[in-house]
Amino acid sequence: MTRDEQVVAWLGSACAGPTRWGTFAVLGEPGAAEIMAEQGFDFLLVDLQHGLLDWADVATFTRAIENVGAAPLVRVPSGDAASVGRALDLGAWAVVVPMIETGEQARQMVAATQYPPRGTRSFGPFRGRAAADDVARCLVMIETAAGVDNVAEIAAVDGILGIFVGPTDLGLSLGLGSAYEVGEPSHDDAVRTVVEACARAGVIAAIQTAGAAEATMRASQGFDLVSMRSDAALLRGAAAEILRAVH
Ligand code: 3PY
Ligand code: MG
Repeated sequence: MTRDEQVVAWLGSACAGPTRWGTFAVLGEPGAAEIMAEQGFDFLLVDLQHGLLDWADVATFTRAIENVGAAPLVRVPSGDAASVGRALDLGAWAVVVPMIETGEQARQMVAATQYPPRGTRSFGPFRGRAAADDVARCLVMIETAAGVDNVAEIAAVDGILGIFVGPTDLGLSLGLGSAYEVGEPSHDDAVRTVVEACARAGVIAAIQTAGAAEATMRASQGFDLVSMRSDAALLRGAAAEILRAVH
């Protein structure tokens, strides 16, 4: 299988198959992302929005992750077309665009992943050419109350891969703070509204979680891509645990 065929197969079947498990790469260290991917995560989300990495690192991350059999997704810093095209040029199998609130914003981000005449992407001859228009490659994040209100319109955008819920920003937007309780009714309603809209539209539903129990619960709600913590959080947890054990 060529790399492009691999990308098309992975993204094309992500809605139908079993839950795919991932984690965030925020440490800015490709070796850490590679170790995570080697443990059997299906995808790693390379985080340019909040992680300790920069554009110059992205091609190294995507290579390190795909070389050990996982899918590299890249979260861009903001919803602009140039960032979306650049992430794909640097080897992202799909892009994740934060803070999308309207169908029109989602349409523009999807168009940024597609070459004309379908979209607006400028030709980047470096990596991942053929896959460009054969498969949807844009996940938009819903992480505000306004985004939840417009979820049906966002999920119905032609060519969208799916919706990624950002539960912490959603908690902030709902006035619950960043330390919201999982299952808090208004938060839970919003998350369910998104996963149900994704199912109706036949697009991927994805979400970030704080650990295995929450992740399993999200999978049972119908989420297709479920991310658990991050390289930084997992390292912090393992370091704290070994010290607790000897003290
Ligand atoms: C959020 O929860 O707001 C995210 O962006 C993903 O953790
Ligand atoms: Mg967020």
